[in-house]
Parts: sequence; C-alpha cells; structure tokens
Amino acid sequence: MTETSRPVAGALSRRQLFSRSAGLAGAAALATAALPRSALAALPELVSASGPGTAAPLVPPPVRGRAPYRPVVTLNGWTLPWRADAQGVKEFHLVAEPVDRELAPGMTARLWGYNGSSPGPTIEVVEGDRVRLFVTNRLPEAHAVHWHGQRLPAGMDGVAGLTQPAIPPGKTFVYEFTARRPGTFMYHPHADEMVQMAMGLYGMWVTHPREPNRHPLIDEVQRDFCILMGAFDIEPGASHPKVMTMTDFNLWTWNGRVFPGIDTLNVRQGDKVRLRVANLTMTNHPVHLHGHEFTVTATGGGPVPRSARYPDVTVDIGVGQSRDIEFIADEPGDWALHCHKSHHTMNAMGHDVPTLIGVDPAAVAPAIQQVVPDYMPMGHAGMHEMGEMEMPLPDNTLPMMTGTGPFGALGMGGMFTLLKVRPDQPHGDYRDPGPYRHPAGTVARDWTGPTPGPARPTSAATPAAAPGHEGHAGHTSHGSAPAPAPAPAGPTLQAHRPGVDRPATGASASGHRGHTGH
Ligand SMILES: [Cu+2]
Repeated sequence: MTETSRPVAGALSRRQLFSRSAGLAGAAALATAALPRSALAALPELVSASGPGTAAPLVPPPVRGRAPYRPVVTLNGWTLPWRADAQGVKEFHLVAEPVDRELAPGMTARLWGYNGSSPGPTIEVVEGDRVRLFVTNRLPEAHAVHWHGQRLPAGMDGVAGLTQPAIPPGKTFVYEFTARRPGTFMYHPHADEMVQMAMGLYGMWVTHPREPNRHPLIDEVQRDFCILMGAFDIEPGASHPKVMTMTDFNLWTWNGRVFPGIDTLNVRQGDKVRLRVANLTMTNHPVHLHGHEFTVTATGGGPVPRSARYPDVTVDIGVGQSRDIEFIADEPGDWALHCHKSHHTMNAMGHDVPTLIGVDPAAVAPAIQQVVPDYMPMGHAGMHEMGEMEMPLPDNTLPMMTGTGPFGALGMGGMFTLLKVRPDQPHGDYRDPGPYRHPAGTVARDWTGPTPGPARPTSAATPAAAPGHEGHAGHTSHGSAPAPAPAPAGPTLQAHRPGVDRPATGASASGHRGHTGH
C-alpha cells in the first residue's frame, strides 16, 4: 500500500455499516473493484457500493491545527473516500455506470448511477480544499459532470460542448478546482441531461467551513443529514425508467428510495439537527416536518443572514435548489418527515385509479362480477383500505400506499420517512431505536364516555341577524338613522346529540352521501 492511498484505506477500515435490517444483507457493501493495475495506475482506488443501507459517517483523518468537521450522514447512501496526493490535493474517482437500485423491498430499478449506487456517493470536503475529481464514463453514451453551485474556473463547470468536450464512453476526464465556499451542493450530468437525470445520475456535495466551530453563519450541529430528491416513471412490472416523461412520474425518491424503504433519521433529544435537502426532480417539493419548527439556514447560494431567517414547518424546495434546515430535536417521539404533495407520498400503483367515492358498490359490483369474477369493489369509501390489504401486484412494483406502524397501516409511499427523537439515544449513534413508546395517557384514543351536546340553538329556527351587522346595508339614508337591513341568509345551525338524534340532513357516516342541495 502506498503512502498516498492511506486515507482511503483508513476510511474504509473505520467504516461501519448500519441498517434497519439486521446483518449485512441490506446494508451497503463497499468494495474496491478489481481492475487491471495498469489501467488505473494513476487513478485513485475505485470504491463502489452495493445495497441500499445507510453507511456510517466518514470520519475525516485529523488535521493538525484545525478542528475536525462533523461528517454528514446520507440516508441510504454513503460518502466517497478520497486520497491525498503529495501536495495535499484531495482526489476522488467517480464512475458513471449502469446500477441496480432497490427502491424499497420488492422493487429494484435498473438505473444509471455513480460507483454502484443511485444517487452517487456524497462528496465531502473542506472550504479551501484543492479537489481533483476523476470521472470515468462507463455509460453507453457521452457524459459530463456539472458541479452544481460551485465557484470554479469556467472550463471545470462540466457543460458538454460549452466548457469541455463530452466524455466519450470508456474515457476518463479529470476536473480540478478549489472548493471556495462552504455549503450544500450537487453534482449531475450536463450531457443528455433529460435522459441521464431521469435514469438517476446525480449526487450531493458538502463543503464544510474551514473552522467549523467558528463560522459566523454556519452553526455546529450534532446530526447532519443529506437527502437528494429524485423521481422516476417506471411502469408496474418494468424496471427501466421511462426517460421521456415530463410530468407524470410515479415514484418519488429520497436518496433513491421510497417509503417504506427510506431509513429513519435517528437523533438524541436535544440534538441540534441539520437536514440538507436538494431537489433534482421535475417539480417542487414542500418538505414538512412534524412536531418541531425549523429555520432555513442556507440555500444553494450559501448561508442565509441571521436577520433573514424565520421559523417554519414546511419549506418548498424548487427544482435545482437545496435548503439547509436546522432545529433542536426537543420533542421525543416518531415524527413524520415528508413531502406535502400528497401524490408524492404514493408509490407506482397509485396512478390511473378511478375515483369511486359517491358510488354505491352494492348496486354495481354484482353486475361487474358477472364479467370479471375476481372484481372487488374498492375506493368507494376512500383509499385507506388499500393500505391495509395485501393485493396481488405485478412483479417488481410497489403498492400505492403501504407501511405498517405500531398502530396499523400508514398508507404511505414515496417521499416519507420518520424523525426519531429519543432521550436515551447515545451521542453520535445513528441506529434505529425502534418504535416510540408513548407515555401512558398521551395517545389519541377511542372516546367511551358520555358525549354532551354543544350549547347551540336548537331546531331550524331562522337565525337573527348577527350583532354588528345591522346598518351595514343602509346606503339609502345618509345623515339619518339607517333602515334595518334584512337578516342575512346565514347557515342553519342544528344541535344533535351523537348516537341519539339522527342528523336531519341525511348525512351518513360515510359523510358524502345525501350531500344534495347547495
Ligand atoms: Cu413532492
């Protein structure tokens, strides 16, 4: 082993893998590819990953006189090891190639990625680092990598045809620049982008501040997570994405995974947490966190001035944007973290389902069953039951909504996972602590006591004009007392005792039938 390759080897030997699934079967397995020594004599070792597990953070080797940065964790992903040359330039080797990616148990997609995974590995460096990136193209077509958001010489910007010749299949190009500003970045192709990004070629890049304990706008955190959002259109039963799709994607991924395949964010109560969320799909994603307020502390353009920060619980992340959000995880529990577009928390089978709400299946089902004996009326009371039953599916696809929690079906898919906050989660431990144990008396429950009716006007008496509304219609008599306005036709309020009186409108428990005249 040479002197210069030691950081890579050291990083690998320290690398510990963890995964929700026990054992190594579901975890990322890293391997140095066996290539002819002559072919890569001058290149850094090629490190690739297989399996969708979350790799432990890549702890940096100590640098004298400098505080170490806290490495990020890429959910269901990993950080690319590097080697330093004699001048201290950090050298990385990315290989664009076809990869198989399990999106969730039961479905594997045939994608393009980097170093065995889609997304490719996260690249993690320090402000001021000189960085040299070797990019080998093992795709069947030309490639180029754009270092999204970086300050760099124009010729290193990675736009095929504009700033460089495209990288032909089989060739390796080298990029070199200084990571000038700290922040959250991405890398992605700028050659046949529509196809190559639809196939899953992209990754994240984090540049830590040079003095992580002293930056005026970038705070130290105890947990630092990366999420890169993607989208695919894969027909049920197929495994290659349809690359011409513009709007109608059916799989919405975080780091190349969909619920229930996305690992959870496991933190210790009181930790300051940073999520770096970036979007390389074809639409925006309002990312919503339950149970906490957060602050957007950085965009793709760098840290937000403190005077411009404000609290929120949802942040919309546009295409090509990234947002760093930070919060103190001070509420114990299992908290949903998801895209708030409800179609983005569904999986492939959720599309092209007819709406049956309002249809009485008792009248229709026997007639259909004469033609289709297996026909099962579904959806007339909503879709929740689809999350509860196991239905036969085509090979290699995922149910529309799925996942089971301690209280039953979640009925989710796509861009959904959990933030798990525990008082006894050890510092720096990212393992899944299991389901939250709620303190007694703190879970919403079936009400079994008496249900007194509300104090409201009874019967359908015409309501009197509301106080304060009188006189507002008196346009005709300026200077004198206005004529009383006719009582406005407001809603008719009725009180009825649940379980005793029948509702007079005919609204049934299913809510929508008898919703006749408006
Ligand atoms: Cu979304």
